[in-house]
Amino acid sequence: RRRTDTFSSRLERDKEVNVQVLLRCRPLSEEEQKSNVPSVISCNELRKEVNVLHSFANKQVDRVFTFDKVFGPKAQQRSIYDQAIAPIVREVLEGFSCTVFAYGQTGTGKTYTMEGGMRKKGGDLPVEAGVIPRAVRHIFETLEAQNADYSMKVTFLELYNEEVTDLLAQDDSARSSEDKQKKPVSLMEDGKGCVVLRGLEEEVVYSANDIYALLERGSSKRRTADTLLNKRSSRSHSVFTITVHIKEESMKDEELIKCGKLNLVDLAGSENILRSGSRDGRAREAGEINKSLLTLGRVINALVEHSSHIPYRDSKLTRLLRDSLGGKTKTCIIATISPSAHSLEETLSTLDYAYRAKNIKNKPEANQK
Ligand code: ADP
Ligand code: ZZD
Repeated sequence: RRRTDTFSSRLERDKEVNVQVLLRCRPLSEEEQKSNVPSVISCNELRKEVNVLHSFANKQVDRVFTFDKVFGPKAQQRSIYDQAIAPIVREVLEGFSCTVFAYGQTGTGKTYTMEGGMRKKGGDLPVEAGVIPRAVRHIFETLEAQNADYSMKVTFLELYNEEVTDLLAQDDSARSSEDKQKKPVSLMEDGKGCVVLRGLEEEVVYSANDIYALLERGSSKRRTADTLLNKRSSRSHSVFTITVHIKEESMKDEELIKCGKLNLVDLAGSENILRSGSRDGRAREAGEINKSLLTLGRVINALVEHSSHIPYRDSKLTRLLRDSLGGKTKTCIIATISPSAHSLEETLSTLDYAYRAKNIKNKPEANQK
């Protein structure tokens, strides 16, 4: 049941907000430093600008891009979370749906940003913990501190070659090891035009530790799939979703349930788009593999150009995350880049892509029943 259509709530609902785009540049790796690879990026966090500067042969590149936030090579996982993600999680706890995408070339820090590294058993999160474990901790700490009446569930999936793998599905030892990877999950449409994932396990969780155990299960399952197929991880998208229902006692003892949702998406490496545009014999295969990434780019273009047709239906990723692109979900894109001169072309492509995505407008609406 929707609340009464008062003038103010209608205004509230029609408010358009732009997709937030932030930029993170990783530091030069030890090897890059040892071999004196030049850095071509400088970040001005205060001015929210990133400057690409490089001269070679007879060409010179000198471009400046402005984003909603810019994080330079020294930025810690904690400050990314506190400055950029914590406000989004607060919206989730108010009943909004929110999505965070990580976009960039392979090796620029998408997984480092979204997941982070090193999980030590017990104790607090490591300093390298990324967005996912920090969001999990933040959500539980907030709800516990409010003594809220809530329930929570999570899903964790991987999309590879237009096929969805459930990273939380329990291994069924009765089946062969090949079968284990393949518990089919299908995208279906419900009566209201929403996409539902049939066959995907939704795990109910009661504590942050419950979720960490699931992340462990998910990442070990992903590693198995990874060794079976080289480079899979750079070509696959992973989507971790937390859904929380929070019971609210409103003033006139009618019950209100806020339903918040947070999608955390680690996209396939963006270099795959450039490559799949090539005409050689393997292009078709590459095109298949990256259909979702290609379609994401086309959807963004169509939205920015206000086209009459937005090709959401052309890939699984865009069907799944349709509401995050021009819909009622609040969306943030974290574009990741490398400072190395060797990545110049890819970096410019990422910056152009991310800059364009700033023009997408969504109409966030809280979900209350
Ligand atoms: P991607 O997911 O984009 O392919 P990764 O997250 O795997 O990239 O990062 C590539 C390597 O760079 C990893 O070894 C990771 O630990 C390191 N790295 C990435 N970003 C940072 C950062 N901001 N600070 C320190 N190390 C980083
Ligand atoms: N990035 C690591 C996982 C990897 O690629 O394997 S780090 C965080 C979010 C989603 C999945 C895993 C994790 C990760 C982790 C590591 C090892 C075992 C379980 C989970 C993690 C890192 C820091 C804090 C909590 C979880």
